[in-house]
Amino acid sequence: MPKRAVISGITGQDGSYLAELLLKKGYEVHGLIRRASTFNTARVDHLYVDPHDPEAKLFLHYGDLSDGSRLVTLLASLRPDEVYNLAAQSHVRVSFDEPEHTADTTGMGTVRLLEAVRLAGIDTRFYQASSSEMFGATPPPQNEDTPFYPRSPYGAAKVYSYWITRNYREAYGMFAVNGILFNHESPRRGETFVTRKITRAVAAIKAGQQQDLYMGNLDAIRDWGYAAEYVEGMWRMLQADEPEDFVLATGGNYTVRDFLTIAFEHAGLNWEEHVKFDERYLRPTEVDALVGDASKAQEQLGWKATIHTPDLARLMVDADTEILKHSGRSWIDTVNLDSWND
Ligand code: NDP
Ligand code: GDR
Repeated sequence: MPKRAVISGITGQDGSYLAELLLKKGYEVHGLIRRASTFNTARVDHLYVDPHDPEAKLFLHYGDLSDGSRLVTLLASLRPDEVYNLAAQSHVRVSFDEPEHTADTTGMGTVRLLEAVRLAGIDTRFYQASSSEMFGATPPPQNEDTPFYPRSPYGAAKVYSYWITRNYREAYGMFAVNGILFNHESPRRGETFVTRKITRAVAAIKAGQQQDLYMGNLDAIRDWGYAAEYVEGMWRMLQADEPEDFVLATGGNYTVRDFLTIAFEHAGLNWEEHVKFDERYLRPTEVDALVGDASKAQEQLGWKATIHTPDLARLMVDADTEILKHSGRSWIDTVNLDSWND
């Protein structure tokens, strides 16, 4: 029998890479998708096979993290070996505009899914997508022992999810773990996160379709890694002998300004001629610096990031340049992932 996994957030950046990885490993993958008036499965369309086909291994089910009873009925019928909770309102700036919705999805959604595992009475390993945003104002380097000091409604909701996941592990003996992931990006990154916003703009400026790029705080320091590598780390956490929490990061230390410089230079452009300030991209409270120490994951899981921020910025510029050239063509990857998928 193939192993069976459920992924919430399968239509997002990480969900799509994780689905690819698990299918390559021979899993049967079930994704939770939200009912919307238009279909938004573009990131997983290339993986989809008609469910009537006996070869089909990917199945999508309607559900929402705000609907606890649906989560129970779904998990009780699927009885998965592994559940990956990647669904969230994941945009930090937006969480200041929609704090209550963010708490409901990014915070309460986790306890609804954990309760669904418990009420369905299934023996399931549970992964929670925790975030470096939980460290917030605590200075780097940050690791599994660093105190949390969230600086946004999003960060606060993720701290709740972190602790409720630990509580279910301790209270019910559940194999439930937190992956505390630092920023990870890719050509599939949502267009309003800073890296993708920059690389899309570089491609458009180079093509003569755009002149200016409006940005907020350029001094923020982040540790940007490559999403396709990070989903391998998630999977490894659920294969460990004991349930433990792990940081995944590259250890890199780059400002938004550094990312701009690398991305624009890669296209032969000077960012200072194009970037303008707009205060609406500032946050009421900012996270100044996140730089991760992933030595525990390296020692215990054998996981290490191989793609660092400068290469990531260049591969994203290349991908966005291609996407613009062949508009209509779907998601493009420029990196060979075989070493991570075996
Ligand atoms: P995305 O924003 O790309 O994807 C979020 C996913 O959650 C989408 O599939 C979205 O569905 C789904 N979703 C949102 N609200 C609900 C809901 N109420 N019910 C069901 N599904 C919902 O995020 P990423 O892929 O970048 O991140 C994955 C997870 O990891 C998130 O929890 C994020 O907070 C966390 N994280 C991300 C990091 C990063 O750098 N990328 C770092 C650390 C943590 P739809 O497509 O319908 O909107
Ligand atoms: P972040 O990612 O808040 O770290 O959360 P984002 O890319 O949105 O911001 C990174 C930094 O860039 C600064 N910035 C801007 N950000 C955006 N989006 N747009 C701008 O124009 C802009 N100008 C400057 C921000 O102020 C910030 O300092 C991401 C999300 O994926 C979370 O879900 C995840 O948990 C964390 O990473 C780790």
